[in-house]
Amino acid sequence: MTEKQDIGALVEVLLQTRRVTVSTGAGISAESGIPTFRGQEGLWKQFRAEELATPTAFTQNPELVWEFYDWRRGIIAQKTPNPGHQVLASWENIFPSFSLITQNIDGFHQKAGSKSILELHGNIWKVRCTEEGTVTENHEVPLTKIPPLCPACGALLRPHVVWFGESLSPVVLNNAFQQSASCEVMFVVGTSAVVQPAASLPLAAAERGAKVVEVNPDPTPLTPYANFSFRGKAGEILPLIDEELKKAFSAKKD
Ligand code: BV8
Repeated sequence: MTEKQDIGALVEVLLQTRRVTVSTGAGISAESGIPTFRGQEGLWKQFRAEELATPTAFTQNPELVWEFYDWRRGIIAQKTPNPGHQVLASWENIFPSFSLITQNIDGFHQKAGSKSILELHGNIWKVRCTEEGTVTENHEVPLTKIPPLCPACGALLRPHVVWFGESLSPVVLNNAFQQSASCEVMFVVGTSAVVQPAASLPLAAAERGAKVVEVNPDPTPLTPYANFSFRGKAGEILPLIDEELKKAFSAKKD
């Protein structure tokens, strides 16, 4: 075991830590059975992102784009959060300051019990009116009408997600940068760390002196900057860290 994979050493750091930020990507939901984007079986290996996850694609073919999202909603609706999501939900009650940032749109962090989540790329269970901009929840699976129309004005609804080439919500993004730049430890879990601006968040943390902890079976462009790098599945590594952390907390109290 190298020092970068030493859970004991990480727990020593966490015992002295008040402010923790976690940033998650598709990998944390992989063990729940949700396909990732860039792995061997990733969605972007089977489908072209340009044809399904851009504003141009939606303008040209809203039916096709909605069929893609309806299919993904069907998969997500049948699955549940895993121990990785659950550990992160419990950490809200452990660290005096804890924030959770996710690129995922599946809503699994909420389902696992996390209360405060910065969803960088939106949420697949929300729809937005293309005319009025109104955002509403929609949990219909499968959708009865594709593409769905706004019940108030009849205009086209779109998924309330951020597509490639679209800006993220400035409020959410500023908050995410603030939480990253002000934490003492930043966990980065299950992301290939290539999509911007999400990939810059841990770098902002590192620049301000935070320790960066990566959890991912494979190396990423972030790996050279990580103080700790656990090569494994989030649903296995996070519970291991959690177990050691809780043991150390109770030993400290005795
Ligand atoms: C923006 C929501 C300003 C929808 C997604 C050229 C032209 C145009 C744009 C660009 C360009 N060059 C750069 C850009 C900017 C672009 C970008 O970064 N592109 C990259 C690909 C080069 N970014 C944007 O466009 C962003 N907006 O910049 O605005 C702007 C405006 C105009 C023009 C330019 C810029 C908006 C990006 C948001 C895109 N929307 N999702 C939907 O989901 O349908 S992004 C897409 O990737 C996914 O949806 C996901 O949200 C995101 C991140 O992916 P990851 O979560 O990291 O998943 P991935 O599959 O890649 O990796 C999984 C990882 O998990 C792997 O490392 C694997 O090893 C690991 N893993 C596997 N199993 C496990 C595990 N880890 C732990 N445990 C396991 N069990």
